[in-house]
Amino acid sequence: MTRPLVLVALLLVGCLLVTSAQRKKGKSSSGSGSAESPVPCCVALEAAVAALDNRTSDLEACVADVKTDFGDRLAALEMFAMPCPDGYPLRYGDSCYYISADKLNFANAKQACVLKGGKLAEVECEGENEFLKQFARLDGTTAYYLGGSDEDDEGTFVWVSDNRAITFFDWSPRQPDNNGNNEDCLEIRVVSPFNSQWNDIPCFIKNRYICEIR
Ligand SMILES: [Ca+2]
Ligand SMILES: [Ca+2]
Ligand SMILES: [Ca+2]
Repeated sequence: MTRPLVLVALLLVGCLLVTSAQRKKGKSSSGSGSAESPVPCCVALEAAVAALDNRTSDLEACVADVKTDFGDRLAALEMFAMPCPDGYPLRYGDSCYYISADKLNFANAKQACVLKGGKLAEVECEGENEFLKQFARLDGTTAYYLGGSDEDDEGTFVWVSDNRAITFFDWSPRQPDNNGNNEDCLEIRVVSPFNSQWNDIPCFIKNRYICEIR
C-alpha cells in the first residue's frame, strides 16, 4: 500500500472511531435516535481523499511526460550512435551524406538518391550548410545539386522530397535570378563569383549531387 493510501486509511479508522464516539455521546445525551448531522471529521476526510485523487492524477501525468521525454531522447541517442549506411560515408549530426562522382540532371539526381535509400540533400541550418560546403570546396567541382526547387511556384523554393518550405538560405549575391526565366533547381556552386553559396540553375543541367539519408 502506498504512503498516501496508508494515511487515508489511518484517517478513515480515526474518523470511524471519532464518529462512533460522537454517536454514542449523542445517544447518551438525547436518549432516543434523532436526525444525524454531518460529521465534521468525515467532511475533512472526503476533502483529503479528493486532494489525494488530484495529486495522484498530477503524478500520473508527470510520469507519462517523463516516460515520453525519456523515450524521445533514447531514440535520438540510438539514431546518433548508429553507423552511417553503406554508400553514405559522411556524417553531420544524425544525417549521413553521399557526394556523387557522376553528373546528372536534377530529376535523375533526385531519382539516384531515392535508389540509394535517401533523398537529395536538404540543408536546414548553417552548420549543415558549412559542413557540405567544405566538401564541395575540397573537391573543387563546379556545382552540386541540393534537393530544392521552385519549379511548381516560381520564387518559392521547397524541398522536393515532401514540398516542405525551405527556411534556411545561403544564396549567392544576386541569386536566385531565374536567369532566362528558366532556373528552378537549387545547387551549391563552388566557383567565383558564387563562392560555394547557393544558386538557381536550369534543371536540365548535369551536375554532381549530394544525397542525404535520415
Ligand atoms: Ca538535412
Ligand atoms: Ca525559378
Ligand atoms: Ca541563377
